[in-house]
Amino acid sequence: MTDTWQPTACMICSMNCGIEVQTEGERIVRVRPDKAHPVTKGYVCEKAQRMEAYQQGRDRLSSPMRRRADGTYEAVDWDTAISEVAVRLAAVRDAHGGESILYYGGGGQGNHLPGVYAQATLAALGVRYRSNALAQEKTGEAWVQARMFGCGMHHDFEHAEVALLIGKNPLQSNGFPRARVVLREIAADPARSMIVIDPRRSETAAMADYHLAIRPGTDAWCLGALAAVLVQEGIANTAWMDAHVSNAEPVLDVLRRVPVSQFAQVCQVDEDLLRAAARRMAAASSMASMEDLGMQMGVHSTLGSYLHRLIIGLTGSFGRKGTSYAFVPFRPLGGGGSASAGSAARPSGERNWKRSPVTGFPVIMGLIPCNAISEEILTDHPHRFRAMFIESANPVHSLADTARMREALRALEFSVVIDVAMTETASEADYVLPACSQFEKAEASFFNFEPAENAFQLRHPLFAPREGTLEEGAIHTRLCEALGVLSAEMVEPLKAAAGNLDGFAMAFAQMAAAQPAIMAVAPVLLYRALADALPEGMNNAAAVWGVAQIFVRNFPEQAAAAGFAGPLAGNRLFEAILNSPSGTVFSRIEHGGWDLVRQPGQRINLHIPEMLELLMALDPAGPPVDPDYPLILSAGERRTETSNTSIRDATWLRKGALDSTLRIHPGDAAQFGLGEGDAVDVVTRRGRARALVEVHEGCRPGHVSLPNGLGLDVRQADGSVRRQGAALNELTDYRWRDPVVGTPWHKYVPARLEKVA
Ligand SMILES: Nc1nc2c(c(=O)[nH]1)N[C@H]1C(S)=C(S)[C@@H](COP(=O)(O)OP(=O)(O)OC[C@H]3O[C@@H](n4cnc5c(=O)[nH]c(N)nc54)[C@H](O)[C@@H]3O)O[C@H]1N2
Ligand SMILES: Nc1nc2c(c(=O)[nH]1)N[C@H]1C(S)=C(S)[C@@H](COP(=O)(O)OP(=O)(O)OC[C@H]3O[C@@H](n4cnc5c(=O)[nH]c(N)nc54)[C@H](O)[C@@H]3O)O[C@H]1N2
Ligand code: SF4
Ligand SMILES: [Mo]
Repeated sequence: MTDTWQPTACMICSMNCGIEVQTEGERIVRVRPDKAHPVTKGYVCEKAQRMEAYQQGRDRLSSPMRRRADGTYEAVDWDTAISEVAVRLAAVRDAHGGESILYYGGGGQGNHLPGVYAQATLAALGVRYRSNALAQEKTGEAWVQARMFGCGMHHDFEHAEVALLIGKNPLQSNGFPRARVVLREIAADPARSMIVIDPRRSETAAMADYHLAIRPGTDAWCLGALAAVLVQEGIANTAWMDAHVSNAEPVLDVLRRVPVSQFAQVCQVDEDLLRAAARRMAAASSMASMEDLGMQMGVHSTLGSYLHRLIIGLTGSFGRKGTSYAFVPFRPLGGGGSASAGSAARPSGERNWKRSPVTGFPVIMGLIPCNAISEEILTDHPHRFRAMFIESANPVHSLADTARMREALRALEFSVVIDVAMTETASEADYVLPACSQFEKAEASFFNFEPAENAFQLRHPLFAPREGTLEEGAIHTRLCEALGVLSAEMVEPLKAAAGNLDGFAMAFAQMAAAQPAIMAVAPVLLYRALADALPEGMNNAAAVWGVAQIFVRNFPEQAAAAGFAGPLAGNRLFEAILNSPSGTVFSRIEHGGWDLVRQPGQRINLHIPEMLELLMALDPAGPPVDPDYPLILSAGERRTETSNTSIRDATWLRKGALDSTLRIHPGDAAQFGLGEGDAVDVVTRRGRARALVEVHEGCRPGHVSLPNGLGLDVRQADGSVRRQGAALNELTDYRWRDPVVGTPWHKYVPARLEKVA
């Protein structure tokens, strides 16, 4: 065993809390919080203890796999796999154009470097369309955020007098730094308040001063009523609005007419409680607020994101301590456009690249909606997708309508998956390329959205890559070489200059000036060129050099405020990142980030006409109901023992527990004759899944929930495959989605129960 504590991070959720570990052979044997992490500062939740469940995870791959005609797989060597994958992808590109290849994924909760290297492969293939999990939760929020603020936004709960949480349960799901500590501080302080909008008495709602236990799917009515109370009772922060918002009048005009009592009735919350919550917001010196899946995966989610931002505007809750803040990301998430390496076949005729090719949904954050993917494939439309490149994601399991996603993958001319494990998605692909784990390479996530001071952690490997696996930098580099867009002539001069980073920066700049086309393949070029210059085992960090250069160029003031200034600031930042394994502060934001607001006059635009139309058209009867499926299922609750599918073992935190539990109100359980632990089939119009009953006082009558992340088909020691828990997306339908941006209604799935004898 090594006595040294090595800094790394937990890869279960987007907080990526800093941890330190001790290792023994190939195992992580001890874990403790890393106090030196600049953001999480020694905070972790219970899940950080179980990194072994990932590192020694089930179904890990040790060789590239090729699908046979009968659907089974054979192991092939890397050279064969790379050359065959390159030939097959190039064939699709040459026949139908790079725009017929869809890229899905790019990074999960703890690894975003795959998406950086993929930029080069996508450029080589002329790929135009992408999607990933953000396009089933955050694109509605991004759509309104762009129209109102023009910059990203995060929330300073630590200093807020009032915390507003909309369909968000940070006690279990985290979502901002040190969530449990911060919320407990707010709850313990009589001068501060917590307002929670959640049908269920979640762990967070149980701590709230104001819990608006709305009927599921009625967030838009609830937020509309809260905004209307602020206006109708004359308690909006008009002095602040005069200074900081634009186009308020048409919005105020609509809000004056919102029938608050009727909306409260639709939500089935007490009107007095709703008004009291609005008054508390108005009285606060500062409010931080956050929305998440409870609303974003529900009915009228884009409208909800808009109304949430109206409340921010009406209460003046932006750009001050304890409110929402603009931030500068180290690298934007989503799908920053990929430059073409020039070899891609171009389509004939005019195409609207801002819309998905078949369904015409808007491309947001560079992504097409997840829920549209199967329709973009299963059609004879000439612009349909013919191939998919999937990396670090499990869409067959995680996207709505698993049966339909399987059918779509099988209908493609070609598919390839890069993953550490033989997942539900890999099991449908033509080729599977095995990546080494996040603890076997330099890795990082770009989930850095903190207010004021923002940090990035480049994790060092704890182990050598497992036999037969490669890091994504190597996989994409080899693919680009096989595709003929990366050659020794490009690499050698840069490699020769790499002994000195400042000299290297000059050489790179000169080469880019002389041959602008190299920028399209920059990540893989760096992977080869910096190979000898980086510390042992850190080669996957090469592309971070490029990210650092781009960051200081795009955000010079914020980088300078963090100490990275001057002509070679990018190099200084990269060195700091390499030499600070617990994390580096890369940006400081001053003046509340107002200079980042990209709207005329740096004022928040309140007016989105189509959203006001939706508000006025809200059905007085509430969200749609289905008499044959009278319950509303929340398909994907975050619980203490759940994670996304990087953990492929349902028992990782609950010994022996191989089933999902269905949470149900005691009254409903009695009505259906169900007792604790009874087996029950949850049935929807789309499918069925089995679970065990968990009678739960916090549930709202008529509302049931199943946990996220379970229902994986896990290979057992004897080679058989066993499903562990309920696979949620066997129950969901791709057509249940937001009409504006296509995000799914996973929190609003009409269902009924069948007791299993
Ligand atoms: N333990 C654990 N933590 C995680 C994850 C995990 O798998 N496990 N996943 C991570 C990921 S990828 C994400 S995106 C986040 C998600 O984090 P959250 O969004 O906080 O998680 P959820 O439990 O899906 O939903 C939050 C709440 O929405 C409520 N809800 C259900 N229906 C409605 C509704 O109609 N309206 C409102 N207002 N609320 C409703 C639920 O009761 C629940 O308490 O969690 C992250 N953290
Ligand atoms: N019904 C329903 N569906 C949902 C949700 C819900 O609440 N309800 N939640 C949704 C949400 S919010 C999210 S974020 C998505 C998440 O779903 P996905 O985006 O599909 O991501 P993960 O489940 O995190 O899977 C990550 C994949 O990356 C692989 N992996 C891990 N480490 C590495 C690595 O180093 N390299 C490579 N190449 N691969 C690696 C893992 O094996 C796994 O297959 O699920 C969504 N699906
Ligand atoms: S699961 Fe999330 S909050 Fe918990 S330790 Fe891991 S990264 Fe931190
Ligand atoms: Mo997510």
